[in-house]
Formats: sequence, C-alpha cells, structure tokens
Amino acid sequence: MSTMSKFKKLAGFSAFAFAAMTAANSVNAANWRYAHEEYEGDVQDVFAYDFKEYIEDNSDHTLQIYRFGELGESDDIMEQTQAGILNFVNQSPGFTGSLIPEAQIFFIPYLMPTDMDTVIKFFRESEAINEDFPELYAQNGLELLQMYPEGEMVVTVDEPVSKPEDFNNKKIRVMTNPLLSETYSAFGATPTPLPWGEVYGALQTNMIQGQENPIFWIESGGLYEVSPNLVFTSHGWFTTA
Ligand code: 6CS
Repeated sequence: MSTMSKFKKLAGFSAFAFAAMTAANSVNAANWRYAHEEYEGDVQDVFAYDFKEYIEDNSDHTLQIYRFGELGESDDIMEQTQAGILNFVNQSPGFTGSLIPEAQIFFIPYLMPTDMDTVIKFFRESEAINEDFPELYAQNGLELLQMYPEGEMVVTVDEPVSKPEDFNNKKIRVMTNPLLSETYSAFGATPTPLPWGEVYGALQTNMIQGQENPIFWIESGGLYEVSPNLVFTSHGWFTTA
C-alpha cells in the first residue's frame, strides 16, 4: 500500500472513531434529577443552581432541579433518591436523623461553635464531615457530596421569651428528628415534630406556638407573620447535606 493510501485509510478510520465517540457521548449524556427542600432563591436553591452550572459546563449531562413541594416533602425526596427515581437530594439531617441516627449530632444544643468563621472551618476540615459521615451515608446507599451550614437557628414564638420557663406549655415545632424533640423537652417546651408543609398553618391556627429556623427561612416562609417574636438562643446551626 502506498504511503498516500495508508494515510487516507487512517484518516477515514479517525473520522469514523470521532463520529462513534461523539455518538457514544450523546447516548451517555443523561438528564439527572436533583431535588431540594426550599424555595426559589433560598440557600439550597442557590447551591443547586451552582451545581447545575458546574455539571453542565463540565460534562454532556444536564440537571433538572425540583424545589420544595414539587415532588413532596423532605422524606418523600429522600425515598425517591433511595429508590433511584432521583439522582441527587439535598436533605437536612433534621429529617435524615431518623434514617441515620448519627446525623442527629448537629442538633445537640450548644455543641456547634457560634462564630461563622469557625463554623465554616469545621464544615470544610473536620474529620466527622469529611471521613465519618460519608461512610454512614454510604451504608444507606447514598454518596455524601457535601455538608454545609445554612445559618444560626432562631426560635420564633407567639409571645416574648426571655427565660426557659417562658417556654412552659408552648408547643414548639421541630423537624422530625428525635434528638430535637429531646432538646425542646429539656428547654421546658412541648416539642411537636412536623414536616415543613404543615408549619405555617399550624402556627396560624395556634396548634403550635413556635418553631425554630434560620433567619433567611423565617423571612422566605413568611413565618414572622404568624410567629412574630424572634428569640436568639445561639443553641445551634441549621445544617444540610
Ligand atoms: O424547617 C424546615 O423544615 C425547613 N427549614 C429549612 C431552613 N430548610 C428546609 C427545611 O425543610
């Protein structure tokens, strides 16, 4: 075979290989489904859209994001992820605590530092976050990609609270995490575990007299309208995964 015809054969093969690789890439390109627990512009939503941009800029895959309520409550999106219906889920250990009991540790009051820089350093560098929790999530079929804080917990109540006794006889909503219930019992309140979707209505109808959440969520969910007294207890941070 002459050098020229060898070259033509090689060129033809390369063109075929390139076309085949391109076809294979588009066959492998997936539309991944990602659900989180919050509304447009909230912390988990900003995180999800940054993640989407990263994935779409660096691969052939696309990411479809579902916000709170589109696929149900926090427990529903976790179940859908474990069943393989969703590829990614952003769920707070406030709900994951019943699936992974160790995740409740974030809700031991006064355990976490209160200063923002120390909190960020803890999430970036701690052995618990980077080594222990990935193993615990893996035992439940989940690959842990990131844990991060969303803000200091603030309690909202129907009446001003300035001492622990003021919590007596108040039903305070907590996420469905047994340790959080214990915390509010220790504070002297009556803990009431509820999924997020029931909180506003329960406050409005006085079925509960308070709840806890970071400031951005008190604003985003309009909680201040039905639970107007903010109590800065410095007892913990809202953590998510
Ligand atoms: O209190 C809750 O249930 C909700 N709080 C925040 C800050 N994010 C999502 C979660 O469902």
